[in-house]
Amino acid sequence: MKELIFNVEGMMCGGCENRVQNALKTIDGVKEVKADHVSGTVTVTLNKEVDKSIIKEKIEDIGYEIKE
Ligand SMILES: [Cu+2]
Repeated sequence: MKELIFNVEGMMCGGCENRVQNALKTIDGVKEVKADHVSGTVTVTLNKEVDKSIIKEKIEDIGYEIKE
């Protein structure tokens, strides 16, 4: 099981966390998502290989910024 951690800007509340979590869970290969607006991190657990760029794109599609 592989875990990826993203630094995400723009999450302000639990609603934002849910939006990010629900959006990322639609990606094939994403098993679990934990978004935390306080630390500004999104932890993604994969059950197969998923390109990082697919996850980044999805986060940006719904209006949040990835901080490298
Ligand atoms: Cu919010």
